Amino acid sequence: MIPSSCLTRLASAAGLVFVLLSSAPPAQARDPGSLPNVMILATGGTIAGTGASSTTTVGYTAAKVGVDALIEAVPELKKVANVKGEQVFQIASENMNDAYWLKLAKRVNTLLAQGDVDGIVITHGTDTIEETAYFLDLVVKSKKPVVIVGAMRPSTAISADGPINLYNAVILAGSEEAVGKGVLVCLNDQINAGREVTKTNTATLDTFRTPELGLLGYLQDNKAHFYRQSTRRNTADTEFDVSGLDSLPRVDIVYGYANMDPTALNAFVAAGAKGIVHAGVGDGSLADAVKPALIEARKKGVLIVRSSRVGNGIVARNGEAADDDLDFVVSDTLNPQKARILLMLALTRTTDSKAIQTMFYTY
Ligand code: DAS
Repeated sequence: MIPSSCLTRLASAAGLVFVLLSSAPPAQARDPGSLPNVMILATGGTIAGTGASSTTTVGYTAAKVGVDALIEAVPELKKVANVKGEQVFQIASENMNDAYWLKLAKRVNTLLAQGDVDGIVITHGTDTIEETAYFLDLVVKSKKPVVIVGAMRPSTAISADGPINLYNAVILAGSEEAVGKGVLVCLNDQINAGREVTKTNTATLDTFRTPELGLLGYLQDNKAHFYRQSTRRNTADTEFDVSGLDSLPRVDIVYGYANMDPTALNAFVAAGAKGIVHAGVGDGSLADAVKPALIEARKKGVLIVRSSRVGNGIVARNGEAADDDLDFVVSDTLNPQKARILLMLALTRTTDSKAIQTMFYTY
């Protein structure tokens, strides 16, 4: 049995070790001339959220703290990059919409075209990070890093994850390793691809995953470590151009479930949807109760994409439906919310279903 006085000495020694370790410089300070120039574009979310108390980790208010305060809360940023901040808008990301996406995409492309910008970090609500990340993956016209970051705890919470997530995102956006990797999402020390990443838990810090295809790498000890990269066309190689667009075609998602009927589908078509993503059960299966309405919609010129609510795997062409005969498109591995984004952008280029199917096998 160790006497308590000894435990006290051990604890204080441990505390001293902790203080020494934690006061270690976050990164080897380099002369300002060699630091990358990283723009931080703030859009809101929990990373900018405030809670009633330090123990409020749900039911807080998102999108309250401005970009300058976010940067000031992490003084270590200036040791790893020359950062500048810009508040593009300030929303909880469940309110994200096409107008915000177009504004953000145009600003990103304008900044990346500047020689004095090496990379961009976008602070964003976690609810729709996966959609914004894929949208930008398809419309950013540069190989320079674009990193989207959020937080699962508000800035006022004990052990808020926002500051370290922002610090890691800035390192990643300023790193050579991230060039040409497509739009990246970086939270919880992990690097995921914008095409595949999805939110898998309503509240935990490790919520952003790429369930089967896997993360791309880690942010560890102030450095980006990549182990894989996407095989799909993205960013600088994209054919999509939103520079002249003020709106995007309407595309809705019909969720598949037992005992469904075509009420929702018919309402979307009546509302003017140019495309429908059917989030089917299993391998994108179509219930008999809905199939005639899908065929009727197609005859009216609405593009139909068969996706799956399952979340992983390939939706195979001519598997659960005769896509060739029905002139439907399949989503490949894109989940419904991502398939919707690609279909929206595809419809800005063509209504040819064969050309759109090629896009789903390319991006
Ligand atoms: N409402 C959430 C959002 O803005 C908060 C968050 O997790 O960022 O996406």
